[in-house]
Amino acid sequence: MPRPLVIAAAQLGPIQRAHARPEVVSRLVSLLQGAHAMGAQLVVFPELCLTTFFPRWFIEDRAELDAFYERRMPGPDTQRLFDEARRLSVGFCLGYAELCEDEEGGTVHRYNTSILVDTSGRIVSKYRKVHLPGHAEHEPWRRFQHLEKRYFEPGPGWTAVRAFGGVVGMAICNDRRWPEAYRVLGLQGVELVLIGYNTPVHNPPAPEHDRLGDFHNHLVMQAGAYQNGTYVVGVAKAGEEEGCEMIGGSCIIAPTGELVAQCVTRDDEIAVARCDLDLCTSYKRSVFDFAKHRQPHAYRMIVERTGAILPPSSPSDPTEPSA
Ligand code: ING
Repeated sequence: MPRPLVIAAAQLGPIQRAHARPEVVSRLVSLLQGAHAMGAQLVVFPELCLTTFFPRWFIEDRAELDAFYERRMPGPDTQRLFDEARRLSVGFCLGYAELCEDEEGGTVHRYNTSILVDTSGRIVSKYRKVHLPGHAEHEPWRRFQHLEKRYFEPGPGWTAVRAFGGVVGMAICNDRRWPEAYRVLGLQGVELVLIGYNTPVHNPPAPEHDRLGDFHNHLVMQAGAYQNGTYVVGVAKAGEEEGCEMIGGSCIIAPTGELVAQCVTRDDEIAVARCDLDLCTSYKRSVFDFAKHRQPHAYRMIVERTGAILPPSSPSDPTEPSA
C-alpha cells in the first residue's frame, strides 16, 4: 500500500561571511514555514547551512576558525528552528560544521555533519561526511581554497535509519559523486537519501569541467537513485558567496531516476514533491534485487584498492596512460 511522504528541498541562496547565525536561522525558519504551508512533512536543508562556506579560505587563527563550528546541536542560535519544527510537526535535515570532544574530554574533533530530526524535534540520525574534497595545505595559486581536508576529519560511514515511514540515509556534497556512498546505503534498503551540497561553479584544478557542473550534479544523483531503487533529495547552498559562484539545481529524484521537482533560482527557494516510498519496491524486487543479482566475489578490488593500478605495459602497446 502507498507510503506517501511530502518532502521539501529547501535551497539556500548565499550566506555571506557577515551574515550572523540569527539571521541565517531566520531564513531557515521561514523556509521551513513555507514548506509546511505547501504540505511538507520533511524539509531538507543544504550542507554547512549555518555559515558561509568557510573552507574557501586559509584561516590560521584557531579562534576565528572555530567560530564557524557548532559545539552544541541544538545550540542557542538553532533552538528556535527545532522549536518551530516541533510546533509545526515537521521533520528536517540540517548540515553544519560540528566541533566535539571525545568522551575522555581529550581530543577535539571537527566534522562536516548532517542530522536528521523527526517531527517531534528529536535527532534520530547523525552523519559525518566521508568524502572530503579539496586539499589540506594552503594553495595560493587557486582563485579560492577548498580546505575541507584541513578543517574536517572523515566520518566512519553511512548508516540508514527507519524514519518517516521508510528507510532514510544521509550523504553530504562530494559523497554524491561516489557510487559507493549510495550502495552502502542501498545495502541497508535505503528508500530516501538526503544530500546537502555547496558546489562552486569553478573547480581550480579542472576549469574545463566548469561548464558541466549542473549536468554532473544531476547525473550522479539520478544514477545513485536508480541504481539503488531510492529517492534522492539534493539541496544546494547556491549563488555568489564572497565572490565565489555556487551552483543551484536542488532537486527531488525518484527511484525511476527522474527528477520530480527542482529549484530554478540560486536563491532561497522551495521545491516540494509528494513521494510514494513504495515506488522503490519494484526496483528493489527486480532489476536491483541485490540478494538475487549481486556478485561480491567479483567486487573485492573495490574495497582492497584505493587508487587505480594499471595493467602491466605490453610490447604490443607501449603507450603509458596516466592513472
Ligand atoms: N563541494 C564540491 C562537490 O563535490 C567540487 C567539490 C567542486 C567537486 C567542483 C567537483 C567540482 O560538490 C563539496 N563541498 O564537496
